This record gives sequence, structure tokens and C-alpha cells, in this order.
Amino acid sequence: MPWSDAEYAEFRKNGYRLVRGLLSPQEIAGLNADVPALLNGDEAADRMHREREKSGAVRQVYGADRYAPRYRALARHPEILGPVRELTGNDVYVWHSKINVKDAFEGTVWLWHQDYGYWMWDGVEPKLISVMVLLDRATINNGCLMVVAGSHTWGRQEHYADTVTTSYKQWCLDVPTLKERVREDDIRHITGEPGDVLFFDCNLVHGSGHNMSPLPRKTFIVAYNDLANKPKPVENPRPDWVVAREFEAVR
Ligand SMILES: O=C(O)CCC(=O)C(=O)O
Repeated sequence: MPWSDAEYAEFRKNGYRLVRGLLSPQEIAGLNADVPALLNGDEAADRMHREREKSGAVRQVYGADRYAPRYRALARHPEILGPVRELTGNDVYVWHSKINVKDAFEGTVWLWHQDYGYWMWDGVEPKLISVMVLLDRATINNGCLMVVAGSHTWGRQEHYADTVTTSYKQWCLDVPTLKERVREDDIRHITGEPGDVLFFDCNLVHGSGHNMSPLPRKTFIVAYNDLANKPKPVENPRPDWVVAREFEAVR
């Protein structure tokens, strides 16, 4: 369903908007049926990139929208693309996509960050919109996403690379900045059911806690970039699975 003016205003004020029940249980069942193969695939053969937790469990799978037909269709879902194109004011292409797995008891934290905190170094302007599809129920116990409402209006903040907290390097906000800026009342937990979809600004501060529960917490995130915002050359370009060079408008 198209968003009303008030819903666009809500996104612009808070930096995010959660749409309940955008996908049906049947659509979610199909997406989840593909997950075991996506987690266990052979990278050399399927070209999807995987990050692992220290425990060895898969933390993220990048690129399902390129190689798995159901995920490809999801990245082109009209009720997702409509608002994304309206928010960017232009055609968009897929910057990257990833399934964030967060397995029961094993899935670890994402420290507070803005995606544009590091995307800036990829040579783009902050004109990207991310869309997170809940593939499982997301609860406070299983490490649902947390956002700081309105933090996109701060503009990009300095980030540093944390290399100790999890298995992988995370760009994150430092504690002095967090203490100065984050108000407890602005922290929102994005809990919900499979099929709920979150749209968020690339400067929205977000993160999430460890999965302390027996429930997995899988999400599929697609980041879209304005087609007029292709990356300018940078000193250390990142690989294609995280900064796509396929500048094809998705429709
Ligand atoms: O999955 C999450 O809880 C957070 C993911 C995130 O912030 C990211 O992938 O950049």
C-alpha cells in the first residue's frame, strides 16, 4: 500500500518507519526455505560472501538478491521499491544485500553505528536507504534491532574500527559521542513478526544486542543507492559484494 504524506513525514522525523505485515506468511515461508542452502553454500560456486561468528556460525550472507530468485524478487518488491524511490527521489540500484543470521544463543552484537559512518569512505553521498525484512520474530531477547529515533538529523558522526568485540571489524561510534548524544527515551526496539519491514536512513544510529534466546533472529537487509550517487573513485575500493558495481535500476 502506498505511504500517506503523514507516513513519509514520520520517516523524515524519526529516520525510520516500520511497516507491519508487508510480506505474507507464504512469502516468508518461501524465503526461509532457501536459508539452509544460502548458509551452507560453497562460495567459489555460488559467489555469495559469508562472514562467520567466532563460534563458526554464519553471521551474514551477502548477495542473495543476485543469486537466489526469491531474494532477487524481494529486492524488487513494489511495496518496498515504491517508498524507496519516493524517498531518494530517483531510480535506485542495489548497493548490497545481506541476510543477518543471529543464530539462537550464538548471534552476537552490532555496536551502535551509522551505515554512512563507513559508506562515506566508499565515495558516495548520504542518499542511501536500507530496508530490513524480518524473516523471524524479532524480540528483545533474541537481539532485535535497536535504533535511536531522530539520530539521522545529527549528520554523519566520526566512527572508529572495533576489532575485538566480535569476529569482524565493526565501524562504530565512540563512547564519548554516545554519552553526549543518545537519550534513553530515543532508543526504540524494532520488535515484530516475520514479514514486517523496516525502512531506515543511512545516517540513523542503530545496533543490536546478543541473541540470548532459543529463537533465531534472521533478517534480510537490502541497501539501495540513488542511481545518481554512484561511488566516486576511492583509494581502497571495497569488494563488489559490499559495494556493487552493477548500476542497473531495480524495478
Ligand atoms: O542485524 C542487526 O541487528 C544490525 C545489522 C547492522 O547494523 C548492519 O548489518 O549494518
